[in-house]
Amino acid sequence: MTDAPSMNELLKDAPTNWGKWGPDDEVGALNYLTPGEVMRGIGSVRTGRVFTLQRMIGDPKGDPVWPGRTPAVRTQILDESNWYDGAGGPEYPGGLHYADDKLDAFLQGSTQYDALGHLWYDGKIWNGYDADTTVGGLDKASIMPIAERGVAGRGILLDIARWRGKEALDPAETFTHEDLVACAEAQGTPIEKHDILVVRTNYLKHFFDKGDAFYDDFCEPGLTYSLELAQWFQDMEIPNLATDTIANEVTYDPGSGVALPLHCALMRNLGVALTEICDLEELAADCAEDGQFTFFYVAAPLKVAKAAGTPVNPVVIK
Ligand code: UVW
Repeated sequence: MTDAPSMNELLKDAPTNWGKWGPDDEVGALNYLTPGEVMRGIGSVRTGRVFTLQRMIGDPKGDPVWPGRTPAVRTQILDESNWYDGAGGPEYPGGLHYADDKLDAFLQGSTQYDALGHLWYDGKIWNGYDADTTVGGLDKASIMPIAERGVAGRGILLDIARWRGKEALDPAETFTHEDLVACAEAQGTPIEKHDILVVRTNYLKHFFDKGDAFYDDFCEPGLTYSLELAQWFQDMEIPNLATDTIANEVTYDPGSGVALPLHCALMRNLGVALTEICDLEELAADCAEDGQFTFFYVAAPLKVAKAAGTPVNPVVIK
């Protein structure tokens, strides 16, 4: 252990939205995405061009995952070889053959939504539910309420890498909510209340360049915790933060050394939905070309009972 302060100490004055949507709420800041907000998102569509943000599971170049998780393994169960001479493939009237496969995967081992109950401190998860409700699977604030609700609203790409004039951010490189605001202004479209923030760092380029050495001294770049940042997210009523990094924030808070405090400040305390490991490269190239950084963003994580998060393939329509 380090001599980092406890999460409680670091976040002692941090704002919360607990109770804001009632004692039974399990979707948090996604409540901001009302039908009117969905229409605002649709209103940003200009050409109908569609982009999907999921990274391919089983990429031959590798699947980036949080340390301790392992990439998904897809296994072929049936293919034409099962019907080679004497191979014993199932016989169906009419001679039907088919391919079948299965996936052994960490539910958060690819592009994913975190459930609001995915991370906690001080024995309480989102909305003040007891952390004991996570034992054996999440009884409260699992991914299910988010999966059933779906996510739709106006998204805005904040291309921090491009704004900083870099191909990709460096390990442990930080930025703040003020940088997000400045980046949006430089791109020509300010962040509005209730926008879904889609933040590009292109950091996973280093994973594809370096392979396993990427995990040596692992510290991703990203937003860092400050009271002002948490307050800004609360004031702007941000429903969802999506990034192209594995964990959406600088891994170790540079001031305190605390791991992943923003997961706690934003997700556990404010109910902000987190979407991780997005592939933003095609979208970013298109936005840079046509100068349109806002779009209709739609996503629905997979429905898995009691899960702490599930894979997703978010769709963006410009
Ligand atoms: C952890 O980092 C522990 O989880 P994730 O990045 O999937 O939210």
